[in-house]
Amino acid sequence: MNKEGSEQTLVLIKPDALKNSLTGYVISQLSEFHTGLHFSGAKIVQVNKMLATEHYAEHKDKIFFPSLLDYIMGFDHYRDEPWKRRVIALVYQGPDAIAKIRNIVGPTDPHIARENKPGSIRALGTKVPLKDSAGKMVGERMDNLIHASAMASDAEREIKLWFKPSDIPPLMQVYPIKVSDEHYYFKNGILFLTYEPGSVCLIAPGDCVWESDLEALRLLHKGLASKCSVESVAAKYLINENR
Ligand code: FUP
Repeated sequence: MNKEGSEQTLVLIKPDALKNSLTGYVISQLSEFHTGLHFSGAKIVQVNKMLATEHYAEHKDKIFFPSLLDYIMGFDHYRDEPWKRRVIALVYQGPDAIAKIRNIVGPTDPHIARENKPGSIRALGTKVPLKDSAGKMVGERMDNLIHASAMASDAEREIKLWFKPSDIPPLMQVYPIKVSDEHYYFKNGILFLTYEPGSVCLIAPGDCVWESDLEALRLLHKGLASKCSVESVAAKYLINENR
């Protein structure tokens, strides 16, 4: 929550919404006129496996997890058109942003949404049965068009996963930032302070970064435990990077 008492939440317009040309509808449903909220960040993201895995980390042991990754990475809806595989990531901001948006989005399960909250966005979604090699149904994947943060701690984790501070205008930033005085390079899940052939420079001295990320990188580089994984920090720096 920021100084004016407003809060931020992450919205993802997922590949099924894009494929069904529902982007305009979703953005219209969430407009300032309806919600009193405004955008503070927006980007088009081709979701890679690291980002998908971090976003849905809490579900990593569930039967539907691999299918959920394929869905958010756009494999199922753009099987033969890889260049269209993307989601639209948005940060909405204003009083009670999380609850207001979850209310319009509706229940997680599209069938329950249709039953209990007709008119909500997820009421337009569908479910895909998941079967084992013998054809027995083992679960279901919910293609529910849109993601919205469920609570404040999720919103903070998710916004920091998808957005760098510089993706959000300074007067709209809510979470503390800090200027790095170190280089951080990343290769195969390992952090380096100096360039290693094949590594990617995540952060350079003078870059403004999320303070909590910098703290995590300092600990992780020393081999100490951190609240988050190196991938959860690195993922946003690798968004739309062609490597
Ligand atoms: P939500 O916060 O409403 O997105 O719900 P969850 O965190 O419980 O679920 C995350 C995603 O997993 C949802 F988009 C739906 C999906 N899911 C399935 O595909 N199958 C299930 O059995 C449960 C959830």
